[in-house]
Amino acid sequence: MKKSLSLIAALFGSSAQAGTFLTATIDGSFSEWVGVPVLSSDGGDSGSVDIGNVQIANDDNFLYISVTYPNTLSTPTFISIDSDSNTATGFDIFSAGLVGVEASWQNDFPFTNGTGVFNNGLGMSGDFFGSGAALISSPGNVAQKEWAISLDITFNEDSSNVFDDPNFDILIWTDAGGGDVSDPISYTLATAIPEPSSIALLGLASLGLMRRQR
Ligand SMILES: [Ca+2]
Ligand SMILES: [Ca+2]
Ligand SMILES: [Ca+2]
Repeated sequence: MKKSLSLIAALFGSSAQAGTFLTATIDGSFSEWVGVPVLSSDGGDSGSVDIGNVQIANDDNFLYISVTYPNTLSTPTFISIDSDSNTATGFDIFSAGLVGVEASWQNDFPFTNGTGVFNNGLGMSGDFFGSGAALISSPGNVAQKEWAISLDITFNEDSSNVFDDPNFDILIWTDAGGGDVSDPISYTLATAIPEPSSIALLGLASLGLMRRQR
C-alpha cells in the first residue's frame, strides 16, 4: 500500500513542479501563450532593446520560448542555456555571475560557449537545418517573438545531448545599447500530464494492488 501511494504522489508531485507542457506553433500569433506562467518580468527599461516578459514551455520534442518587447525593439535577442545549471562551467554572460552557459542562439543562429569562451566554434547538430538552429517567428523588430528549439540537438564537442539534464537555466539577453537581461530562469522539462482516463486507470490499478497486498 505504501508503494502504490508513493507512486501516485510522485506522479502528481512531478507534474506540479515541472514546466508547462504545451505545443506552440511558431507563427507570430501568440494565443497559445495566454495563461502560461511568466517566468521573468523585466519590461520598462529605456533606450534600446527591452527584454520584457519571458514564458517557456515544452512538449516531447521542442522547447518553446516567448519574449515580449515593450518598445518593439527586439533585435538582437540572445537565448543562452546553462545546461548543467552550474555557473562555474561555460560562459558567464556580462560577467554577471548569473549563469555559466554552454549553448546559445543569436536570434535563430546557434553557437556554443566554452568555459571563459563566448563562442568556442564547435557548434551543435540536429534540427533545424542540421545545425541546432532555432525556429523563430520573426527576425525583425516586433513586440513579441516565439522560438522552438529541438530537444534532440547535441554538442559537436562530445555528442552529448544539450538537454540531457531536464533541469537547466536560461538567460534571455541582448547586447544592443547598454544591454538587457532577463532573470536567470530555472526550467524543468514538463512531461505530459496523464489523461483523466489514465489517472482513473491508475487509481483502479493501485486499488487492485492494495487488495492483493492485504
Ligand atoms: Ca504561435
Ligand atoms: Ca528589460
Ligand atoms: Ca554551466
